[in-house]
Amino acid sequence: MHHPLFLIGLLAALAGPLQAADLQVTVNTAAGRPAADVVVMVLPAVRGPAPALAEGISIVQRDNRFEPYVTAIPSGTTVRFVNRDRYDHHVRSLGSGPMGAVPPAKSFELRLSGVQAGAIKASAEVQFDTAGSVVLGCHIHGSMRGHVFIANTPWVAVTDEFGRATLRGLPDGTAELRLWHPDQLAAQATQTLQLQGAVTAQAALGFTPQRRPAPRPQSDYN
Ligand SMILES: [Cu+2]
Repeated sequence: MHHPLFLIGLLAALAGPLQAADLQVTVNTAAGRPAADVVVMVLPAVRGPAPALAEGISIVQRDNRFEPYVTAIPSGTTVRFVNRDRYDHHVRSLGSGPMGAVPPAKSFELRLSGVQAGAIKASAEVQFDTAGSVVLGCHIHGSMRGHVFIANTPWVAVTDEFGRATLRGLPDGTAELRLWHPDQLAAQATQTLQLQGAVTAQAALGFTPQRRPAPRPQSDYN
């Protein structure tokens, strides 16, 4: 009689090679240019064991910006908000859509002291349990904006400046590819993929987002 852990290990070893699909997605705008800040999600038709939630994810406040501008996480993930400016930020969740009428997937307010102002509380954690999106703002600096997208799949990533995102360790087989962008006014078209081994896919937004405004210099006192 083998120990149960041995059997689990054996099954994992047998299942391992079948679950090796890596997907690189390139997303363009409707105008055919690389689309940055796009959330790319993959929902396999057959859900295998989910990969462990990532730890150590943080959203930094620096020079009156949220870095990264878009953060995409599976639901259940904890994110640390870290103020790297010398002055305070008062990070809060905001509604989205017209007039901010769509409530955020998670409501919170975080008073984060400047790092040289006594540093009573320069970082704080928030756990995002509900799928959806959250607009990030700041009570003190009205122009600060960021976005958190909480996915109902473990396979989620954000495109870089070249419109590329990579998702690793997907189960082989049929899967649905979904896109989300903070500026979208309607759900984006989905597509069906066949995953096995290393796969690439092309996708396009149904619109062309405006370029994000360049950061403007800030003093310590605004
Ligand atoms: Cu602020």
